[in-house]
Amino acid sequence: MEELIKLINQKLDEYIPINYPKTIFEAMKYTLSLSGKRLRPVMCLETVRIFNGDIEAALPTACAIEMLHVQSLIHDDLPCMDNDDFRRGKPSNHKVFGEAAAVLAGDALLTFAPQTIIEKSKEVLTSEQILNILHEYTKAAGAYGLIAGQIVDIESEKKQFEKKEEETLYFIQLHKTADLFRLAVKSGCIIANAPDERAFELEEFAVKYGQLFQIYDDIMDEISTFEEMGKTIGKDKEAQKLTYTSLYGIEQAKKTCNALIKDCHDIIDKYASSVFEEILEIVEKRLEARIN
Ligand code: GRG
Repeated sequence: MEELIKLINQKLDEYIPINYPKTIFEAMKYTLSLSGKRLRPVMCLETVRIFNGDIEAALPTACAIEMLHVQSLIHDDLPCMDNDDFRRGKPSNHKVFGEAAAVLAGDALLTFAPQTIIEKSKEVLTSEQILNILHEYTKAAGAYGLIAGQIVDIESEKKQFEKKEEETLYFIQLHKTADLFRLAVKSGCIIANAPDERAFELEEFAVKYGQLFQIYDDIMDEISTFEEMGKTIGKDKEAQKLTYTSLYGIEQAKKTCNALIKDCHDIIDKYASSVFEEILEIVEKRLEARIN
């Protein structure tokens, strides 16, 4: 996993040079270059490797997915959203560059990502592959994806529910969090021409992992520390957000996490991928250390 992360960091740096106007490129690169776990681009590259695809050809897409993820973090931290002064253990983008530049840096990453896929993949992927990846990208980012998850999450603070609470919670997990993991494996499958039944299976893994990841995040918001999570703790409770722990309590959250970890292993173990094992272990070990 470390090797893949190194490769991703190198390429992210290469794809986004500091150009004119400097402020926007500096703001884009600031949050991007802080030490994130790089789970989503790693998942994309590992999916490609599992199906004997070309890792080099997948790098623009993997990096674009990290750009989209970072865009969502920058916007999520804004005063009009979660209003968090810290991200990845450092001051949030708007704290360093101001709100206007942070909004624009997010917008710039959101658009730089597909631009990177198109410009950097045209020699190594077919037009059909690029079109399919862009289709998945727009679905995951847009009104059926991240944006949908985020607006329902925000409305949950005001107890505005169009659906039952359980359904609303699942919708938030699926779109705010799982959609990016799903984009990572789906685009990996497109690049490596994976068979459909394998692609469905890995997509199911990504959805389970996304659910697990969001419940883990909900638990950590209650019992973790700033040092561990790199952001302010206790904000969900303060904002009266609908989370797994607010609806079912910590004990049930632990049980559901264990069940989801098992479901993820059931799917992934047969691929004998040390990288996927590590991705799963990151959550498994942190949960074990805190709740057992
Ligand atoms: C796509 C236009 C557009 C808007 C985005 C702001 C927003 C709408 C969505 C928020 C999505 C969000 C921040 C979800 C939380 C998911 C989550 C638990 C992220 C933390 O992921 P880690 O732990 O972070 O992988 P690192 O820093 O390690 O990369």
